[in-house]
Amino acid sequence: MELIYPEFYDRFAAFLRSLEGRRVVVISHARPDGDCIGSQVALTRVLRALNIDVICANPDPVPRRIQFAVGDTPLVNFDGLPEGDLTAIYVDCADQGRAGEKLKARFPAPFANIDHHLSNIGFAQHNFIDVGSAATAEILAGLFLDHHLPIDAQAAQSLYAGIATDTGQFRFNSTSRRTFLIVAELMARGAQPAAAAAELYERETAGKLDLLQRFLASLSYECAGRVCIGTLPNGIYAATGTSPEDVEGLVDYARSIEGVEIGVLIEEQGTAIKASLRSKDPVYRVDRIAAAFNGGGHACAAGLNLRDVTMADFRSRLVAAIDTQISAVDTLKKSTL
Ligand SMILES: [Mn+2]
Repeated sequence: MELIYPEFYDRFAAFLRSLEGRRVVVISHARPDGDCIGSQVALTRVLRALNIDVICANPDPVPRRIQFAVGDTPLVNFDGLPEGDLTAIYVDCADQGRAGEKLKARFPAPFANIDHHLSNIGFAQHNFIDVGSAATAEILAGLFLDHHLPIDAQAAQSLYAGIATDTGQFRFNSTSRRTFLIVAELMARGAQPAAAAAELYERETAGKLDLLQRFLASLSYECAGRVCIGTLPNGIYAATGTSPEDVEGLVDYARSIEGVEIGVLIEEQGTAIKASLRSKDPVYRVDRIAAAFNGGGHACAAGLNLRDVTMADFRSRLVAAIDTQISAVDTLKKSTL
């Protein structure tokens, strides 16, 4: 088989050699998702098989639905880190801050950085960044396959989980022929898509469905039906027996409606506001809308946090900002016709 990442081949071989004799910690971002945990777990297992002393560390607990991707892999939080000199490898982190201030302070000079985010500036000594890859797990799987490294069944399933979640179950633009070639190789090594899907998508709690029901009931339309906004008021987690990890995916319902271009979720957090914006078309640049409120993200997915603002006040300011952006896009489209 031809190389999947020929541009990384020699550098990755040198990187692997340089790990010999080191104690390694594989770090990833707070509020972990499938790609984050899948990447951490798979890299840890593969390096262990090469007799390298390695654990993984995440600042936050692993969400229930992603726990299957961990298996018996040693995963600790900050307080569980061993003393002494550790070599830090960051995965799926656009910058060091994504892993939280404690980990950043303990590992100010990362040894390696493996990622697929556009904004990653290459903050480590060894950087393997490919923004054309659908997931960090896709990059890792490709590197492991290129170097004929031992991928056990748990690592294969973890990598699969990372790729399946970051591609929105193989629906997003980032899904490529390479994605499917890699997944086929992972299946040959024990990845099980149906079992992963059952863990990821068939174990919702009644509380989560209650939360979804309340979110759907809150949906309202702006900008002539091209914007759909749903809200989560203070106290809704207690009322439904849920937690912030259950919010994942809710905003997609607001975007999924025919005719809606931008879906929005606004969450009240005491006297603060957290908002997520999702657009169907990158032309709407929701990252720029979020940036107007000190937020950021990608062209189709962005978020922001604001302190000391009421839901009603923020909502009207946000609608005005979105309306301006939509008008600008409409004008641009007309002028290029
Ligand atoms: Mn990712």
